[in-house]
Amino acid sequence: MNRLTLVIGNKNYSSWSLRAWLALKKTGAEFDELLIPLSRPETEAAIKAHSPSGRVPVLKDGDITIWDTLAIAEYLAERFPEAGPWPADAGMRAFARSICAEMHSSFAALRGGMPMNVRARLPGKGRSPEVDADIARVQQIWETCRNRAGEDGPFLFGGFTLADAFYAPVVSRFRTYDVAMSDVCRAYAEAVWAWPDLRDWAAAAAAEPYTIAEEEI
Ligand SMILES: N[C@@H](CCC(=O)N[C@@H](CS)C(=O)NCC(=O)O)C(=O)O
Repeated sequence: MNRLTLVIGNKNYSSWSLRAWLALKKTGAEFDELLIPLSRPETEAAIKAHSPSGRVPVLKDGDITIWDTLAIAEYLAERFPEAGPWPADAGMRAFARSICAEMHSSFAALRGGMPMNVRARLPGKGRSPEVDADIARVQQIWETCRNRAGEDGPFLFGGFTLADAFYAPVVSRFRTYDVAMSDVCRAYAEAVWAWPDLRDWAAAAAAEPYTIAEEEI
């Protein structure tokens, strides 16, 4: 079995990198991590040396290259099915895939208005009617999932799945920008924030020496 390599951007700012990294950690596989600082003169060439899209994250498995987070998630789910990447129930699995796809294709206002900035505290910043609509939709998703998962565990489908990896950067954003949440959503966000792999990522983000001015609203 090849040793995997995950190419990522800054831990403080790169939300897509966080999703793929959490997904890979969940497999339990050993992997090498290559961090390319974003928004520097050498960034574009450095990423293109690994990624045909010029974006991170990128997963390398021997001579196989997988770029784009959804594709990475599905590749890992196929390669490590025993890690429980998706819910076991077919209906729940379809729901989980739908909300991951929705995260991947939507929430542009939230992404633009409230960029991920793991170590920052910017209460109340970044709001607009469009951002508020995205926030409401995220909380609707979380409530629907949590009300169904109940006592099976604290995450969207009980145990931690790829769906939680996809929504972890939103948990970080809600914390940074101090977004008001329902009790159900707050309990979920706290469970994700306490996930050991996310704690490790946040500690590394806090220790990073890089600041990207345009991500600091
Ligand atoms: N659809 C892509 C989006 C990836 C993406 O936008 N990555 C950003 C960092 S979070 C990036 O690589 N930006 C390139 C740059 O800043 O030079 C995915 O799901 O992986």
